[in-house]
Amino acid sequence: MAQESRVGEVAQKAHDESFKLMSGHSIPCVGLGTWKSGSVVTDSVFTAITKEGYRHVDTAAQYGIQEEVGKGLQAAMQSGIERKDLFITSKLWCEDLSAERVRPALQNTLQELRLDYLDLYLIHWPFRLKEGAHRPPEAGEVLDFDMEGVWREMEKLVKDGLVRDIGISNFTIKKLNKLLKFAQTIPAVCQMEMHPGWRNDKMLQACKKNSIHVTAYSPLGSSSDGRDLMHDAAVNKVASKLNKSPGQVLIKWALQRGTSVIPKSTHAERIHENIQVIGWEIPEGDFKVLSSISDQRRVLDGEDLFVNKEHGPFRCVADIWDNED
Ligand code: NDP
Ligand code: 1BO
Ligand code: 1BO
Repeated sequence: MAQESRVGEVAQKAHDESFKLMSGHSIPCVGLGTWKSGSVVTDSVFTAITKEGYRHVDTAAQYGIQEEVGKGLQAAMQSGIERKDLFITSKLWCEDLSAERVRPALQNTLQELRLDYLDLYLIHWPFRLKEGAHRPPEAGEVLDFDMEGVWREMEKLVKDGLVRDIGISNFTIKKLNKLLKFAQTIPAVCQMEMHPGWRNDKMLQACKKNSIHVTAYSPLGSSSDGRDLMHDAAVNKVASKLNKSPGQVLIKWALQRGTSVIPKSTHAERIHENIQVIGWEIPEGDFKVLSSISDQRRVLDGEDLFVNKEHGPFRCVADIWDNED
């Protein structure tokens, strides 16, 4: 009984804490990331929603696990969670980045997730790849991207009620400005890599200026080949001072910057830990220390996905990011 009411309270809190999008919809502040989760994601999604009060799940066609995510969502809804209380994000992969492929790709995603609408559909990366492209891409495998044609189709998905909001991911300020010139529906969300080791302040400011909500991905520094922020001296100092875990401090740092945040875990104890971030604050001085780590580098720089040093069109990482870093 006591356990039940505790779970109820956590769920209530997590559900209440959200950011408002330009559309008027709300995005729950902490979501469950699912990249590299494997087939256990069915259990992670179910546990996160029913036991820990998560209401926001982030996935993508490219992760190859949407059916397993869908099973977890289905089980959670069968246990009494209502679809309207969930916020589900997926993403349009680079091979589907042409106007005629947008709707079929979304329909496939909905079928895999067993849903009849998404809350948020993002352009995963603003680069079009030929079907079956190698990693890194071989000559001719990075194709021209008709941003306007793709965005028009995304806008139609909103009008047709298949998607509640549309957004972007891994954009630069230059690409955002290009999109804003023709967009009839402004992106509601921009999802970007952000953590104290890659603050990405310029893009955050550009989004704020345009009232675009930002979601921080890889908030813990990503997985084993990422940044070891868990052992960073500044993060650990703040964590012990506040009696929180390094993970909780990193997640709270993202929230205090006004971004929603999508930590990934497939471990029940960490899924629990990562959402215990309500009802306390990182004091201003400590927040500033965390925000001044000098070693600023991306984990996901896109090199292995899009760079072909010899043939281009992107010959180095700076090309991917329009030389803005
Ligand atoms: P995260 O920064 O969320 O880190 C995940 C890693 O941290 C995993 O190895 C996980 O291990 C571990 N971890 C989780 N919680 C804790 C904890 N409390 N203590 C210690 N270790 C912990 O990395 P991701 O790159 O996965 O980013 C999060 C999500 O963002 C993705 O899953 C995806 O949904 C989204 N994303 C979007 C991208 C885009 O291009 N739009 C790019 C990258 C990510 P374990 O699972 O074993 O617990
Ligand atoms: C290659 C996909 C990056 C994670 O979203
Ligand atoms: C253990 C998750 C963070 C690694 O950088």
